[in-house]
Amino acid sequence: MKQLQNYINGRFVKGTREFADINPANGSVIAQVTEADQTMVDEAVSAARRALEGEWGRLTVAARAALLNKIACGVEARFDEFLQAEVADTGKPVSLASKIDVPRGAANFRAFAELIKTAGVESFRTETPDGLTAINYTERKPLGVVGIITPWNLPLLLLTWKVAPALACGNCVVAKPSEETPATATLLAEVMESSGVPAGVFNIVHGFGPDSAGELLTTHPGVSGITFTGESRTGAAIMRAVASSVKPVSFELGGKNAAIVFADCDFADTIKGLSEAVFLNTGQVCLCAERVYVERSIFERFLAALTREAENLQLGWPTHATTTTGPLISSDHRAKVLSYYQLAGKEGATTITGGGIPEFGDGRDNGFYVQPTILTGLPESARCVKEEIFGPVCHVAPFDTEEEAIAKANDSEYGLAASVWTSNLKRGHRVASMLKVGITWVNCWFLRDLRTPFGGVGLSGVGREGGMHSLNFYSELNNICVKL
Ligand code: NAD
Ligand code: 6OD
Repeated sequence: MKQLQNYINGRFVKGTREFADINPANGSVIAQVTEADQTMVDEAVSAARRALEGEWGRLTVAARAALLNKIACGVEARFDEFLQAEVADTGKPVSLASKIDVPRGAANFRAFAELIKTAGVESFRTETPDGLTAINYTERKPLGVVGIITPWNLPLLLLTWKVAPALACGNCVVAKPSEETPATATLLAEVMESSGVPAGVFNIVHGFGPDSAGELLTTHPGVSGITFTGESRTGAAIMRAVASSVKPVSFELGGKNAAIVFADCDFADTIKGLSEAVFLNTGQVCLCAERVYVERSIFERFLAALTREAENLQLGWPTHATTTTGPLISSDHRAKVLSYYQLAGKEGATTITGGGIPEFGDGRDNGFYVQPTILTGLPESARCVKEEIFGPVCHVAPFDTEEEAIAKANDSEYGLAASVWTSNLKRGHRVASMLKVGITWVNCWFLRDLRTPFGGVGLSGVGREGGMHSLNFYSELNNICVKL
């Protein structure tokens, strides 16, 4: 049986407690994973602290950027291994992981290598009360040891999205990947080692959240700041855990994202775009649209066309090239999604398509597949319209006016992302600016430029990452005021 170990101070370390890494496509065990205990987390944080004081702390920005580019090349050189590991751990189709997850695993390092080389600092010429001047300028220093906690839906993408800017800014990191998807983080540790990243700069501790590596890391006094991606209520628990030590946090949390479709949209493009927005990664992207509001004059036509898209999705083995839709991540998560499928009926929904579990007649029946599902007819107050489901499902509702669509889209405790579909660009800008979210896409979805701010409002997060926002989170800025 394959073993996945912790990576601490430049060495792979096995412990006594283990847990199983499960393939969600058929329920089989992929590997046994070492769960980090208190001693291992302590060692990882101490190693990171020592590394900050050593050779790593003295590297020039140019040298750090060169190292990040080397790591990107290292990921690309082992593209197929990363691909296989990510597909096995998550059950996502190979067509998706090869297009998004693994390329972004390299692109994140390249993007922040570029950015750190050109990132300037602020400076101001200040007039002083005695008629002289002073210069204020800012110095960028590492935050210190950054604790990184990531989820299972885009494991390599989301881990590297945080590791790359943290290292670019000169920090050392201790990362805890999701217990559901430990494999690509372990491979990344191998790439760090072969790229010549000094021991202690990058550490991986495997395990769970509460009473395990996650909690041990977030509450560790040697950790300077926490960056977390995951569920909103986990974010709240972490916030409580770090409150007494006043650590900086960056939280990228859940969403209940709306899409607004106007009658003047490019119909074919919108159906294609929204089919992705609802069903990509089996609906397990924080940015997925779970609430779709459609102008009444095209409502029936839209519903029929989106239903055709849902029914044409190819639920299959993740490793098959033609598969568009894999399983959900776990048996527990499937139970949660199915509970919402059932709740929808009780809340008065009409299930247009899906609502259950597909049957394959082979090993996939032991996996965690669900049918892509489209609901309609729910009141806005329904739990299925309010709560994040995180599966291949959306509720589609008609609207009559722009104001009504905006009000419904904004009627959420979450505020991560939205999309607006219209040929009227003035309206696109206008509506986008009225939406209370961190990111709005107009006539597209999940189109990323890594320099842009990424994050959410309300229950969807705290702070922004991306571009300079990441560099600022992963740095301590020291303002120096010199009187001339
Ligand atoms: P989760 O919150 O259950 O787990 C995320 C990570 O936190 C895991 O590594 C887990 O072990 C750890 N964890 C759990 N409890 C913890 C605790 N008390 N202390 C420390 N660590 C703890 O989330 P998930 O189920 O893995 O991921 C799905 C969720 O993530 C969805 O809500 C989704 O919307 C959200 N998400 C958000 C973004 C974003 O950028 N906003 C991106 C991806 C996923
Ligand atoms: O693209 C990104 O940088 C990013 N953070 C995506 C998050 C997706 C959520 O599941």
